[in-house]
Amino acid sequence: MPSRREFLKTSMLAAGAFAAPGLAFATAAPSKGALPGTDGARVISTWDFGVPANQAAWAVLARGGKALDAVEQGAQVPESDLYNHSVGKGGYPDRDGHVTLDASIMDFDGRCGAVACLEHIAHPIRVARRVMEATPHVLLVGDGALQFAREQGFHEENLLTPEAEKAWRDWLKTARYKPVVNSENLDYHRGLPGGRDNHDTIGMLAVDAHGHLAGACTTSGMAWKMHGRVGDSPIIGAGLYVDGEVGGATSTGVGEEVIRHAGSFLVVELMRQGRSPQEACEEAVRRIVKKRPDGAKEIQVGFIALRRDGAVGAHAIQRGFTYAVCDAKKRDGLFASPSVYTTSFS
Ligand code: SD4
Repeated sequence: MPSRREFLKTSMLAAGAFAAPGLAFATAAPSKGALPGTDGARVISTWDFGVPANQAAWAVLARGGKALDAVEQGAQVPESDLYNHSVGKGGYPDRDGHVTLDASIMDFDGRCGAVACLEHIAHPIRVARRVMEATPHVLLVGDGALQFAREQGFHEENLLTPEAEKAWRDWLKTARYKPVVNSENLDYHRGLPGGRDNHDTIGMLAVDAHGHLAGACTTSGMAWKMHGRVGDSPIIGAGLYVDGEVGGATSTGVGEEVIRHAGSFLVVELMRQGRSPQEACEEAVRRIVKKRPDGAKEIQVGFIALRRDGAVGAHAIQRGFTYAVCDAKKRDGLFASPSVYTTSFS
């Protein structure tokens, strides 16, 4: 069994191929044994836990399903994991002890839906899709989002587990708000502070065999945030953006920095202007660093992008950001993103 480091090293070589400008995945020959209906389909998502999430999305793509259904399925994998402390049930609460969830979903044709600061519902991505399909609105927040979820028949539950509550009470002793760089993978691998699968934001982008794109993003946001704080994940154009004519982008990390730059929209617009997915992610990260060079040294922001033809890119401020890619050739691709700084936090 290769170590994680060896695995990432090998994978990085392959990542270069994925990121090569002009590489058109859609024209690549299907691999031997590829399932019918999967040609050209691909899914990419943030962090190591994107691997199992991608596989759930792939189950939809492999039967010729829609990218929109695929990302909704995939995003529910980390949302469903009761051992994690950062997404859905079991997520770390805000500084007042409330678990508040943010999510967004967007289809190739510009339709989108989102919820922010939603409490008591374990699958915010499903509520986001209902906002898209059953309301004239794009974003519902707080009590209004909960009221809508109730009307739609979603089950209400207490999302604050005893472990998360204990961690919150421990945090209250210092009550210092300082986001931890790459905590998503630290927690995932080290099993800290309470479970083997401690996850954070998942951003996922997919292209289906019909050539349609869709994206989803879901999180409990930054642990110990102020009550009412909304990050980038449910903001269309910040944490997620998809344009079926061009491609899609999604982000992870300190959401305030992504919102300031309309990050995911920026990545997609740069691709529209001819930059490769890799170049577009690099430019978006560069702008964040340029505006606040000192502040950026201490935080993590990462983008992933998927072009309409299946080419992908990723870039981050700090080393340690990883992303998962799944297609007919390889279902469990995991790659180390290039970064501005080479400091390792993991
Ligand atoms: C937020 N961007 O709420 C999210 C947090 C995150 O991985 O991505 N964590 O700001």
